[in-house]
Amino acid sequence: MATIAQRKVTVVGAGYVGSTCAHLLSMKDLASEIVLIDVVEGRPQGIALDMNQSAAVEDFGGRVIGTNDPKDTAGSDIVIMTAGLPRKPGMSRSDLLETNAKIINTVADYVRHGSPDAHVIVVTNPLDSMVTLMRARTGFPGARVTGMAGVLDSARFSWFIAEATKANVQDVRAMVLGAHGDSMVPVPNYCTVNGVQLKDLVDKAKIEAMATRTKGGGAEIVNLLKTGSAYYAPASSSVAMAKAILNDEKRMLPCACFLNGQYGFEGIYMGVPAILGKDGVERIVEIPLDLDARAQMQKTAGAILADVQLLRDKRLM
Ligand code: A3D
Repeated sequence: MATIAQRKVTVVGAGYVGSTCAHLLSMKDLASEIVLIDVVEGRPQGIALDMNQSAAVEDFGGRVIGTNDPKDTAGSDIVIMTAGLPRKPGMSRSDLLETNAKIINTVADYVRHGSPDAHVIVVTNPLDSMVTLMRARTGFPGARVTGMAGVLDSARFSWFIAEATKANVQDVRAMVLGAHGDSMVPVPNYCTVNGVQLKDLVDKAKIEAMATRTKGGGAEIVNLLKTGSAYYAPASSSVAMAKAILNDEKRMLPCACFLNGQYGFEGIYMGVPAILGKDGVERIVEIPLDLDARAQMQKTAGAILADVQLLRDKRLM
């Protein structure tokens, strides 16, 4: 991994999630060059200029480069892929499949040629099939292509736990596995408030209600916003993953990882706890799951495989 001074991070898509990622990357001084690329002329350039003009006030040293030219992304250490349509009220993430798959393929082609050593963090929905497609199209090793979902879903669960227990959210640790969709798997047995198990703090019905609200966490925000979907917490979660890789932090974060037999699955992406460091996914952590959670993991795998099969049927993968 390059030193801080030489780091280059590309954010693909200068929409809500992408521009918030670029802002966080610059404010946290995570890269000397942050390339923000979009197909809309002027948008990434305007956002970059605006952000660079905040540098003197916020005291950060990196430079944001707005562009429409894929050549400017060459030599990136990390690519955060946020380009693609977001959901509208009433839409499922899978409704975005075909349109966003075409965008993933376009971007994968220039990342493969221009940034062959990059780590790619996919955010575009439907997440699990889009990260599968990104890995297949780039041909990168699974350890270098991950999907952002578990960090966000766990952060949502953490917030609901903090509210229910009246604890500081900084003391909450929550875990959500599986697909990023209605079949995601919140795992209350692995949720604690400063080491105290969730089941010792709130009753079962409340835990179930929070798990259900977490599963619908994205839709709740889509319905409130009416246009577009969540972006502050998704961007924070994506940048946390990028930071763990750039700084070799060895953080254990739940994210969509390429499974090679772990949890009984082979050759598919699924949200699981992983140690992230300079080599990307350095270890997939297998935690014992109860019967119910295991059944839910099977169901979630079915949902992911159905989307991947659709991509194959439509010859997009
Ligand atoms: P939005 O604000 O519409 O931004 C998307 C941007 O992508 C737009 O500026 C487009 O012009 C741009 N774009 C389209 N095609 C290309 C291309 N080929 N190259 C570069 N840029 C392109 O959406 P958003 O930022 O709110 O969301 C972006 C994606 O992230 C959507 O697919 C969302 O569903 C997804 N998302 C995922 C999560 C997860 O937790 C996984 C959370 C939030 C959003």
